[in-house]
Amino acid sequence: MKDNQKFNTYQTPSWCPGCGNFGIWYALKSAYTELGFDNNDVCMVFGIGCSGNLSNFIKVYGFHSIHGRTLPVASGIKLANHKLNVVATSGDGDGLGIGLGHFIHTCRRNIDITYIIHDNRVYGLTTGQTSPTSPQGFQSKSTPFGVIEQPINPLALAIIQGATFVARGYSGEIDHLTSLIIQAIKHKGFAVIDVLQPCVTFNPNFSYPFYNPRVFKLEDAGHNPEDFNNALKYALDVNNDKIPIGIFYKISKPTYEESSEELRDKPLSEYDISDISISELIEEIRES
Ligand SMILES: Cc1ncc(C[n+]2csc(CCOP(=O)(O)OP(=O)(O)O)c2C)c(N)n1
Repeated sequence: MKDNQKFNTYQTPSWCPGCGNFGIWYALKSAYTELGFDNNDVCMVFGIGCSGNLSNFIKVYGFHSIHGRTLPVASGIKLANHKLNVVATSGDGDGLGIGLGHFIHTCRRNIDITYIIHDNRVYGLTTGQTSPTSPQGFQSKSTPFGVIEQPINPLALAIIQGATFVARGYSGEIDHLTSLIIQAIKHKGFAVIDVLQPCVTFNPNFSYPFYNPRVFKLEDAGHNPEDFNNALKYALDVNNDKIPIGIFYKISKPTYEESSEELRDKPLSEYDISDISISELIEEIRES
């Protein structure tokens, strides 16, 4: 057990006993502790869902945003203050349903943000509807006859759309997940970790007895994360009984902040805007 007390709040998590969010919560606090962070070194952005409730249980700067909008908020924070470590989290419904457009565009931009998807393959907070990562045939309140559509593949999407660090974690492998979060935060650029997160209440078929015998670590399989083709091959291999976790893809590329002349030397918050009259601007827009 690590001494993560500094990142606890006075509230006790309200997740169901056995929820995978506990593992992610612990791994995040451990990562911040191992990185030597103070509470004000990191800003987290949360979406709406059981995963979003994490905002109450972790003592760092935080912004509990609206459904699907964690990444635009996180992007704004990073561009305003380059010194903050920005970590955004979403459920699979939040980030890959209503928020999917933002996900793809943030991959393209390569802003220096860490993004954690709590992927339980179901809508948890709203008590068990189908999500974009629910498998075909999945029966739920919203798809009583089974899902027809092909599920979203967040890792393959991230790899082809320009994310520079793409990984899969498992909330039942907390030390491994902690190490992934540390590497993602240290990475300069958009780092995505899709975390397999059991929802023991509304998706019991994808719980610990399913994942434990199937997961294996890519680093043990000798995978080179700079190998684009092999990374994509692993990401697309969804029908195999074995499930890889670890870093699929990692390359070095200039970040959005470094590539923009306006942002390279100083963040938005350091620009002097005292001589800008907002009312004049509004008037100008009204007239145009
Ligand atoms: C604009 C909007 N649409 C719908 C909802 C209702 N809603 C709240 S959480 C949620 C989905 C939660 O699922 P997921 O993102 O997978 O998170 P989980 O609860 O499983 O962690 C939905 C549809 C909402 N709050 N706002």
